[in-house]
Amino acid sequence: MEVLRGLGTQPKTLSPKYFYDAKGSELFDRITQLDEYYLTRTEMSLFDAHMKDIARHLGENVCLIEYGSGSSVKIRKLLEAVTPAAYVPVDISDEHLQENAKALHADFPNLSVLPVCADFTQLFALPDAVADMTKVGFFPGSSIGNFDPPGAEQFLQNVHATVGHGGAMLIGVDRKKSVAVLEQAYNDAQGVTAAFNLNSLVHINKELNANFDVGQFSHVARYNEDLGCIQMFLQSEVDQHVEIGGATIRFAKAECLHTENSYKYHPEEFLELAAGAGFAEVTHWSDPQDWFTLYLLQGN
Ligand code: AVJ
Repeated sequence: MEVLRGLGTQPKTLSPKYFYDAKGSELFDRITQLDEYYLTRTEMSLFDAHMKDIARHLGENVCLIEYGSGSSVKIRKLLEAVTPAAYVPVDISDEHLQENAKALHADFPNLSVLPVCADFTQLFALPDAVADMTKVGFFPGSSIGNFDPPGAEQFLQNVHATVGHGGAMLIGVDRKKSVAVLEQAYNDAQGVTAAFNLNSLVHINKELNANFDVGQFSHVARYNEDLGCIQMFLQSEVDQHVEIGGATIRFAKAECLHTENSYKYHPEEFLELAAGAGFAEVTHWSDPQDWFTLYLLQGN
């Protein structure tokens, strides 16, 4: 089992996908509204300030492909301005896809929504109906930050294979900045991020019949200067044992279970990565503080 494999490595690791059960998705929504978590608000301000320009660059008759269909507010702004010929949300959860498609249909009755249920980190096939349209990938929220740089490049290569030559990618990327600002964004005063991080243990307890004592772990988030990413951990408060799937896992006191990386990129770093995947910059939009950038890339 994947979870056991991660708990068997040194340091122990858990995939960030375990954050997102129903409770975790609700906590993430709350994170996006926190004062400290500038990412969502800043990206939204870029959409609000530049939507006309974005729409003009994307042009008409495009097929918008959204990687992960969780960002309903952002996609709505884009759909209003761009009026694409088709919208293809790609998500691993069929339930999410169906719910979103239904809600969108109510508000955009003329929009052709063609959901694809797939793991977007792997290659997937597009519906035949979009074969002749110009394809534009959409990946907001700095979700790219969850991949390490080689993983991010591989992902962008897959996007390139999907949108092809003449296709495009609209992607939101968080930037390197003062460590204090970065660390605050992942250590909010209300403890919402801590609850989000700890919820992965609650999720695993339920889903895999484990017995993590959530009260005996604490949230840690710090910026790793060498790697250029925020790293989140769950630190064991005591020496303890956890049962999971018939196995017993020992945690030493102060041992850290690694739960997430969130990479931050200078524009030159990100564009070099994109170039490695066959994408060139068309243009970008940034906030006045240069905290977050929305890139429009074009497939070579
Ligand atoms: C959804 C991966 C972009 O890395 O900022 C927020 C997830 N983790 N607070 C991020 C997250 C802790 C978020 N991404």
